[in-house]
Amino acid sequence: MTIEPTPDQATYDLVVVANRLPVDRTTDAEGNETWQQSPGGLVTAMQSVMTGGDGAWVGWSGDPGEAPEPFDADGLHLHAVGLTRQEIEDHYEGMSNDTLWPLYHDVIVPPRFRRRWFDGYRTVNRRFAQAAARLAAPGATVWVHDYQLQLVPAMLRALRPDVRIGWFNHIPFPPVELFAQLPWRRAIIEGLLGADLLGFQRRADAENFLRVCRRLLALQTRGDTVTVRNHDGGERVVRATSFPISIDSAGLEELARRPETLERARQIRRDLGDPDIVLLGVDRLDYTKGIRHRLKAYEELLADGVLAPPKAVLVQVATPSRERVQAYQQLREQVEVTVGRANGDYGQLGQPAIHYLHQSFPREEMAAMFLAADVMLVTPLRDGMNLVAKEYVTCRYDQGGALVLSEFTGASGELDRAFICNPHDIDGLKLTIREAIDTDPREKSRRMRTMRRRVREYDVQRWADHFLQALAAAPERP
Ligand code: ADQ
Repeated sequence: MTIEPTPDQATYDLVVVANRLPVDRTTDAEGNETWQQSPGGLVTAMQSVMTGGDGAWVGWSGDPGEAPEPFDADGLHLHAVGLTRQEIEDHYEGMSNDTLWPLYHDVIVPPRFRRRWFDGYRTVNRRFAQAAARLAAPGATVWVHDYQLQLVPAMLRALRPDVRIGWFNHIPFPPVELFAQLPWRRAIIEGLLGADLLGFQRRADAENFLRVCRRLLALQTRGDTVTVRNHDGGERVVRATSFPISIDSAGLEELARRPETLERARQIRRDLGDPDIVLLGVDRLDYTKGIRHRLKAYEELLADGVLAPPKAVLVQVATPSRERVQAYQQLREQVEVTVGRANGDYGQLGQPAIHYLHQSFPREEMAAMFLAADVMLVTPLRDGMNLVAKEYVTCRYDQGGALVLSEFTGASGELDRAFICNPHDIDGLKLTIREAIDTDPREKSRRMRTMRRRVREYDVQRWADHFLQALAAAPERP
């Protein structure tokens, strides 16, 4: 990746503002620092809408301390925001991951409310808004991402009333009955209402937001818009609607179709002992993903004698995540105790019941695992979208495999030909897993074909284009 220093005074027609930069800092054996593009669909989608050199990205580098100097990489201007250790604790680990994340995911674990965390959240949001305000050209479009930056739209509007502001929420937006718990609920709603367009994963999330505006701020809504009164007495209309995110399906399918990926998938099955049935789970190690419920159902299927190694194996990939937050440390312990118990009770020498990998993998390896899996288990208790489900069907160009998908994911709205489950209902989940294994292969192919078509037609490029078109058409200020 090429990096050139750029003059600080340059401005851009499109500015993306996200918690993290789309690159990670790596240090080689000689101590030289370089930046590597982070994996992920958002980066891919943004790269294609920001080509032409007039796009900038504001985000945190991922390390504490002073921000590195702005630099250009692959046609993108990258502007890092520096965060101190204390700000990371308050804004990111505290308010974002220990207050908002659980609150917005159905309070699966209790959210913790700390006034100091909110102060840090506000300080950091202001820093992001100021950086965006400096980088935006006159009349520019600024696209803010996610729950870590909900105050940015109003802060930015105050600094730069000329720019068009969109915000997209990657996670669910909770019902008013839960959102109302938030001590800073008014500040958050007012922060968001600084935008022209608010994007959500599902229609239900947008509806939850509109209801929150009506019930908690007594604002008027009409269809998918809410009317906001400005300080000067004028009115502004903000639109809140859904844009389900997707993946770079052409890029991923090309990778899956490479002969070396297929060979690697065969090798994975051989390494697993050539079982009849490979079940797979791939998630960040997060309590929203329903990993414990999935393991419980699988352990019971082993206990019932329905499944048994070496004929059936489960591979659970759990990416390390938020390891400094207590709820995540507890989850890791619970998962690892369950895996250990299942292997102790049902495994044999060289033939564990569950292969557990607490690691990250390159995209090539993920694609090979998807190709190797007969049944993909995606069982979140709540998930904004869930890209793993879309990645799995995209890799199955052979129309093979079966997807077990929780009804509490955004993805289930589009992938309704999956084997849909309620992960809270362990008996029901066991039955759905059995159904996914036993259904006639021709029926499974039909289901897979329909789901693949949906992901191919509505990929991440379409998602980004739709959002930006809607933002360009967002109601003009009166
Ligand atoms: P996440 O909660 O991170 O995203 P998800 O949508 O499943 O969840 O995306 C995870 C990504 O990480 C996938 O691309 C997956 O392939 C990858 N990944 C997982 N484990 C990996 C591993 N061990 N090695 C390498 N890659 C791995 C949030 C919301 C989601 C929403 C997305 C996008 O919580 O609901 O779908 O943003 O908006």
